[in-house]
Amino acid sequence: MTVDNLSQLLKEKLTSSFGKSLEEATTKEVFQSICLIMKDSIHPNWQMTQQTYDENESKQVYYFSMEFLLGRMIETNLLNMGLLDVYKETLTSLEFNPEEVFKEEHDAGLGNGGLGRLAACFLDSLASLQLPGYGMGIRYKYGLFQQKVVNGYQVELPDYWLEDEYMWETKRNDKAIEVRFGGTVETTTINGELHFQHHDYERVLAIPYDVPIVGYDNSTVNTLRLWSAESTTNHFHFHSSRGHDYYHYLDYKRSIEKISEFLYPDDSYYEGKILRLKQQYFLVSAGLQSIMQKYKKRNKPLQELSKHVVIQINDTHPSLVVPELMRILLDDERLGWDEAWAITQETVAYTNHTTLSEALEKWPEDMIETLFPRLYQIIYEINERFCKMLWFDYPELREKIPEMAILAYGQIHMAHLAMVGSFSINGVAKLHTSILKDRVMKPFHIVYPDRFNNKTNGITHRRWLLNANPGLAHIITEAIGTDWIKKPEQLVSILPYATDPAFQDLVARVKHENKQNLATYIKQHYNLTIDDEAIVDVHIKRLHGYKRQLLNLFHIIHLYNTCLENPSIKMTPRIFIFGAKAAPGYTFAKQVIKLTNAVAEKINHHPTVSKHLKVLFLENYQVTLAEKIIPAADVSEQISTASKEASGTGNMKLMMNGALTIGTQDGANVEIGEYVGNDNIFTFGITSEEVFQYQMRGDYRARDYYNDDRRLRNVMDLLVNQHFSGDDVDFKDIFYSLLYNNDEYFVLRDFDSYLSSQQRVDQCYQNQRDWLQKSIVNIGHSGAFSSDRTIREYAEEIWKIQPTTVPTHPIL
Ligand code: B1N
Repeated sequence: MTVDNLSQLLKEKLTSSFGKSLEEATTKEVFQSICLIMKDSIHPNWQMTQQTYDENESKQVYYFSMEFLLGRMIETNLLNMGLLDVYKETLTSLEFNPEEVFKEEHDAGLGNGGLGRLAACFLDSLASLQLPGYGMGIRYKYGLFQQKVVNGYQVELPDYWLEDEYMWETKRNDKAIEVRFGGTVETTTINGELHFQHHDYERVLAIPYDVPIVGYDNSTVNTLRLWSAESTTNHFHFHSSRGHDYYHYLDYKRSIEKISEFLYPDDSYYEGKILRLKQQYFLVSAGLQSIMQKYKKRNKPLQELSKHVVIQINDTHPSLVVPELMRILLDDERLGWDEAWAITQETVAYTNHTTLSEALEKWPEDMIETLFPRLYQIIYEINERFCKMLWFDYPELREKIPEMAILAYGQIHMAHLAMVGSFSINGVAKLHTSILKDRVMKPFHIVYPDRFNNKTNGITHRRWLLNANPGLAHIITEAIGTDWIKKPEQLVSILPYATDPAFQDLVARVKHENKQNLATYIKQHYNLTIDDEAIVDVHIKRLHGYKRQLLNLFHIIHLYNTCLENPSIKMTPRIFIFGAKAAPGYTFAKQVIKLTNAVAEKINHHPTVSKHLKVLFLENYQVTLAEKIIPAADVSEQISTASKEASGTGNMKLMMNGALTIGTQDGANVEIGEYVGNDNIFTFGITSEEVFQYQMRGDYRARDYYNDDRRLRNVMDLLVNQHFSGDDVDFKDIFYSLLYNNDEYFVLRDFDSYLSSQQRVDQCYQNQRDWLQKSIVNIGHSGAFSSDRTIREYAEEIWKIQPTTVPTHPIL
């Protein structure tokens, strides 16, 4: 493909699709034409990939997830196709700014945070490693809300991402599936066999929209299947004698379409909303039925299902796959219980992403019974058998049966269902997995020791380094060649350059350019000027008590106090950047956003303090914004209360882009520390063991820290004397949560340790050679956190799937 070819193709596409010439075309039409041209070359490979998998009878993994946080696809698709440069050159030669054209693609925000972005990184790695993988998700009409900041407060607006056509999807009407809700189950005996008949249910049509997932430098194009709920007039009984049927029909249609209308904006939190439960079953039932239809075409016995199919469930959100697969095998396929159960257990694998009790799903029994009467019977039976097995085989666990049961005290414990019904249970970082084994899921680990395993998370280095930070990627390649692109673990080859002043200078120059880009964006959007020499300190993730954005703010307020006390102080200037969405109902989190903006307002307008410090809350943090911030970052804030952050993945993205981590011994921070060594990370705070000890003994006294540390008192008192706010607002609730609710997340406990660690950051930054050396060491070890490594581990150790080479399509 040359610039000339592509220019010609683009002109033809503009004419055939829009009846316009280049001169008349809008940026949007250019964007859409480019996508159409890309699809012309993606689609034949897509077809070829699916054909190859069918012909080879390859075993496939189906990744079931309520969230896929894809972001934009145009650049990463072009990158993976090896066409990014020629497309950019062509656009430039035709006097279009490539960046403006790419901006026409709306982020696909079908996820909340880490869990959803992980699913998207996994899809990229699966296709790039030529692994037969499939994503199953929901095509929400509205993705995660758009965040505006008005008067310092978060305001949520709907994210209507489908307003312009979504260029990558293909609707597959011929693959529609019927999903059934509600009704009653009639049990009859025919020839001595039990039959379960489902009556009076509501029918919902599940229509798949397929999105191609393009592999890097290969012919593999996998599928992400997103299900949309639609109604049909076919199933609605119109009566000519009843005048109101039309209105009934419209009500019915609306009630059905609600199922895939919006993504619940909660991260690491569970709320027993009936619509959410419907969404989960909708995904599970449509996905499983479509898998079974495809499997049947292979003409293999059902007993061999797990030789062809493995289903990975992304947290418990799709854990109804266990009873739904049982239902299909028992009722539709007429297998016996033991056989059906063996097949189910061999086919399903479960990933746990959190130990926070407020995030563990427990659905009310009656809700499940009403919505899915047959599944309820099956869950009841699974529970009976499980509890009996415990009673007879594990006498030492008898008294634990009530806490291990799937069904207890009117609730269904989805994690228990997922653990009992699967062959693999994995955590997402070493520490997290050991907390599961030794504490949160301990009795299950006794019963199923071999099911537990760890798969430390990863991120795709293609999006987060090659595409987001081309400058850094370029100097890495100049130094060590291109091997690292396909084998990211080879990034270690840059380690010898860590002490090389010439290479350090190159890294410094790239970082500086990236900072200038970010500064331009900030100037344009916030009219805030940032010092070129300032440390860029970033805290970007969902807003949550345990992630402790508040601890970061306390450090900032402390620096502010220090500057006021000592106006001639010497300090490396720093800009503190926050990006975070709060769940709309999470009052505390929203107050922290308001506080951040109030502190920013005060500091940024202060005549002397603003020379040293700037604070900025960036609106609407999402994948595309992350891609701008991360390459410019110097300091990565990973300061969760130890034991609470299962893994974190932002920590990996920032490290890969040369930021140094200031972090607690939590999640994957621990492993990052093991790789880079203590000298190349700023670790602070109490350990997870200490957190557990405090919780066991119940002897943490937050107030003591307030009383004993003058600096802390000076910070906290500013929250309640209207220093940062007018008379209308204050931050009493935050203050009270710390002193009267005893500081659930140990902010006060870690304050002193955090401040000391931040001082070390400041001192270290003053020695640029030293800093750059550490930065390069971080980049060099980041290959271990590529999702290619993670996916290889899943493929070899859990899924037992093999790479399958897809031949190049003959017409290409
Ligand atoms: O999953 C990420 C981890 O890196 C993070 O540490 C972890 O917090 C995150 C309910 C969740 N855990 N649980 C959720 C999301 C939405 C929801 O409705 C729970 N997200 C995580 C990837 O492993």
